Amino acid sequence: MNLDLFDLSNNGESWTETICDDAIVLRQYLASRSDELLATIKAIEAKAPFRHMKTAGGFTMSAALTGCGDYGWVSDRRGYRYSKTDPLTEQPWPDMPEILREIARECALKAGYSDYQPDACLINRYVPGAKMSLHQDKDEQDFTAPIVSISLGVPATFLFGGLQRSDKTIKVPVMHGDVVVWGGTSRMFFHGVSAIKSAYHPFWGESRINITFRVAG
Ligand code: MD6
Ligand code: FE
Repeated sequence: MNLDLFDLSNNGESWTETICDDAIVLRQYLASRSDELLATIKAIEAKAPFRHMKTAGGFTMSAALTGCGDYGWVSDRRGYRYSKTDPLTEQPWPDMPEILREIARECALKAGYSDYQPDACLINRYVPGAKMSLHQDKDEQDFTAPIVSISLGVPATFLFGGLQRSDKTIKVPVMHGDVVVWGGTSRMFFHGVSAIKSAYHPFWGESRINITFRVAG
């Protein structure tokens, strides 16, 4: 058995894994595009900084959030919703860069969804210990469109369950460059991210970056 951590036997290519009906992982799909993705996220961050939003219950979310596109996801004491303006800057969210539109479209197509045109792109930054509790993405207007979720930086465990919070969850390890796409019968499945373990990755140091696309408006 070859236990070399730097085994390149996949020739730097991508492969697809199935999580359940209508949910897949495009493994290593974006691993070779780190530099352009990093520059893209830094440019968005310069206009709309990462911030920790408050929940309706008064808690502060452990993942820091920014976004781009026509709609951004916001949370405050009034609850969750999509907003055309960034509450921090009181400006519209930065435009969704063409590279992100293209990537989202390509990944959705790989999963069998043609003509994916997301209008919201959320970017989350997780430091060690940060997590996202099980939830459904249900604030969007269009549930026929899939969610495309890109993992960058340090590894994480993505939890994918069912339609009930109490359903058993599958643990999906997600690494730098992996893309999860879920839609169809799995679109409303509960999902979350386990607390990030301490690690280092050249992409963003100790942090994990997650980019998710939706059709929100
Ligand atoms: C992830 N993120 O970080 C999964 N959902 O791998 C999400 O499920 C998510 O990052 C709603 C809003 C932001 C998110
Ligand atoms: Fe989510």
